[in-house]
Amino acid sequence: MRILMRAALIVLLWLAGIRGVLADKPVFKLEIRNHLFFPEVLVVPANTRIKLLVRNHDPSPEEFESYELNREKVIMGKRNAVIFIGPLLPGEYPFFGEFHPETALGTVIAE
Ligand SMILES: [Cu+2]
Repeated sequence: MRILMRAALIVLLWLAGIRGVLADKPVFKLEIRNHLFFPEVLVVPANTRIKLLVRNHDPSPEEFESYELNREKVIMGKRNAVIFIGPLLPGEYPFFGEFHPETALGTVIAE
C-alpha cells in the first residue's frame, strides 16, 4: 500500500512537471498559402521558448528555414508542423521557405 501511494505520488509529480513544461510555452500560428507566409512578421516575447504551429495550406511541401533561428523543417502539403524556437534575445530573425525563397519570406521579431 505504501509503495502504491509512493508510486501514485511520483506519477502525479511527473504529470504536474509535464503540464508545467507544456503550459508556459506560448503558441504562435504561422500559415503558408500560395508560397507566402502569414503573418509575414511574427512578434514574439523575447527570452521565452515559443511553440510555432505551422500550417501549410498549399498542396506542395515547403521547408521552413532560418539561419538566425537555426531551424529547418519540411512541412508537407496540407499538413502541420511544430517548431520550437527561442528563448531569443530581442532582435529580428529572418526566415524563408527554402522551396520558394523568392516569395516565402518572413521575420520573427523578439521584443
Ligand atoms: Cu533547408
